[in-house]
Amino acid sequence: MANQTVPVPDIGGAESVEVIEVSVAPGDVISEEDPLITLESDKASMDVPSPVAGKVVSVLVSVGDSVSEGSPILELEAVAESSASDSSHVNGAAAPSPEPEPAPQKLDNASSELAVNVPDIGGAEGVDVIEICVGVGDEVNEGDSIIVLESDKASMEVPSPASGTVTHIALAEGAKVSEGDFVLTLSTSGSANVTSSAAVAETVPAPELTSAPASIPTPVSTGGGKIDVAMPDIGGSENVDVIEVSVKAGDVIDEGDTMIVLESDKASMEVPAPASGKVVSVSLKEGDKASEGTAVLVLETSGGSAPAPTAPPSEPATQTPATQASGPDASKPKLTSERIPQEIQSSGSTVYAGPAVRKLARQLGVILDEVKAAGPRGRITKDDVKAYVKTRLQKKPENLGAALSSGVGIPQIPEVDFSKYGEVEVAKMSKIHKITAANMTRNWLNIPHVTQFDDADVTDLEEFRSSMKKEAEKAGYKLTPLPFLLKACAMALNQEPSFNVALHADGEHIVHKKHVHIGIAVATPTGLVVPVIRDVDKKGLFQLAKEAGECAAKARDGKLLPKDMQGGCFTISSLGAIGGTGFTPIINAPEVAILGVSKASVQPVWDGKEFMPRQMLPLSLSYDHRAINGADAGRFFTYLTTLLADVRRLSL
Ligand code: CAO
Repeated sequence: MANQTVPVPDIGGAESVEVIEVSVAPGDVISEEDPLITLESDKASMDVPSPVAGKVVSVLVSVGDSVSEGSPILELEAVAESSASDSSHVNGAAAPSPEPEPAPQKLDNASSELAVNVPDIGGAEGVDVIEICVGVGDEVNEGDSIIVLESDKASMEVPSPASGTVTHIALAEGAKVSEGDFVLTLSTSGSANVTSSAAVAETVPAPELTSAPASIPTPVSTGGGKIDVAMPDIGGSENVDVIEVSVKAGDVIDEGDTMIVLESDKASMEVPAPASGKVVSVSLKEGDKASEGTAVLVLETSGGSAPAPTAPPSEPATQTPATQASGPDASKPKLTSERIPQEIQSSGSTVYAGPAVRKLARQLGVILDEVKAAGPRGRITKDDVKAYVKTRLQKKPENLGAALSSGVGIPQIPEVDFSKYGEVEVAKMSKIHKITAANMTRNWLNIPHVTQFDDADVTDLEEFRSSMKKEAEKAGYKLTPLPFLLKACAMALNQEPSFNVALHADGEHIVHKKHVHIGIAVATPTGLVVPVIRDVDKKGLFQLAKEAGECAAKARDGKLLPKDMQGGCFTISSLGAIGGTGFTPIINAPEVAILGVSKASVQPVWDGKEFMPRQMLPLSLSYDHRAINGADAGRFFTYLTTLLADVRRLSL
């Protein structure tokens, strides 16, 4: 077969659109409709599907290139069965369009072919197809999701109206659709017959929540004051799960900011604030169920704009997202893409994923915070979830030493009904608590911990600290033992660089860090967080005291940003103010060591002639034995206690 050049199809007149993904490589054998490249403009992203089946001879674009209609994508050796009409799609003759194909005019009753069209989606027009959930040849059941749509208000799954085998898919990801557009053809077994798009729309319930944004309470002038904000019309859905509460009392929010995120089994959406102001109180929490009229929060508005409380929806079924789009921007729900995934230590961790992806993750037991998003604008796709699971399952036992085992296969602790034995109260864990628990399990199962113990003689340090406390207080901060420990650990990390490393994820390399950032574990009412102090080795004791105090205060006030908790090389966990003579701290991966600090006390210490009363500080050092050997740890620890015993050395 002769080679054919596949060009960029009509992309709605857009020019110089960036290639953000190249999905094929020379030698790949591809089917018609397989994605070749993904394009992203500032308005949309779309996959460009192959117009024919064939073998890729050469790829003519790279990630980062800019392309327009007609730009060559690749050379393809088409397979023999490519039909004449297929081949007419190449070389620019009739390039494939990301727009949906027209629905077939007539369908063959005898073959039980069923044309499935986009059902009533609340009147929305030109809605993005963000996911095609099925492939040609797939068996689907009635109700299975076939595509996922996303407008700037909501994302929704379109269910299959019948069971059958997918014989043709008319859309590609990135297409824009409206009610009645042709989606796919199903070969139904048994008595299923040709169904018109109207009939499909009747048999398939319209995805929920699509009309919710229509009933955002309309701001009315009240001259400011407190207003009760209630749930708007959410398309008649009842008892929808609140999966995220995005604001808290005291937050100052703008009109249009997301207050809560809802998720039904069909769709997820953000509910925007109807006015700007300060949140006085929030009535909902994660896990609650909400319906139209449910109280969300009380808002203290500063200016003259406030919504009519629980204003009844004017025309819930007829007002559409498209209609909203012409309204004021601030009243629109925020694009979910603006919700940026954060590292799992973040106190406000969110992920950007559609309901189908969330459902798949739930089914597979995948924590979405841990999945790397490869979709447009940081969206997690089903493929990302599958890739995550595949990677986890593919970790071979021989890699366990250096890389990361999952702990899969460990017997579960049996569930116990504690109420059988007496009164109990079951309280929901905070998000931070859940994340910390997951991290602790991961770190404990993955890292071969060794913990060493020693006592540092801090008699002189304490004397010096007492003498400097007043001076520090005058400057506005508290001189506790913590800054001394920070400084001593930083010096020990520089002295013993085997502690300032991370194991590379490939299991083949060690990352040597040339900076010294140290985290401090801070207990807060909502859980344990670890803010990181940067460049500790370059700072003095007073500066460290100031920063440690600020970090602890920010942590307790819930004001830490994800970046404040990232990039640590080592952690100090101090229970010194609380008590205890020793504990085995769990390493905060990807760091390889952590210092546990217990309560200092006066102990009799033999000086060679007699017992002397000395202030002794019990320390425990846990380290990852894959990265650090015992001799290195012994040297690190001895150096650390020497520094703490002779405070003058901290200034060297
Ligand atoms: N031995 C004896 N006294 C100690 C001490 C120690 N090791 N460490 C601190 N103290 C004293 C301080 O000097 C201070 O007393 P004075 O006011 O008389 O000087 C008092 O205890 C209170 O200290 P602090 O807690 O305010 O300050 P800190 O710098 O020692 O600790 C921080 C800061 C953020 C670590 C702490 O506030 C905190 O959150 N601790 C809990 C840590 C935690 O939960 N760790 C979890 C371990 S892993 O599960």
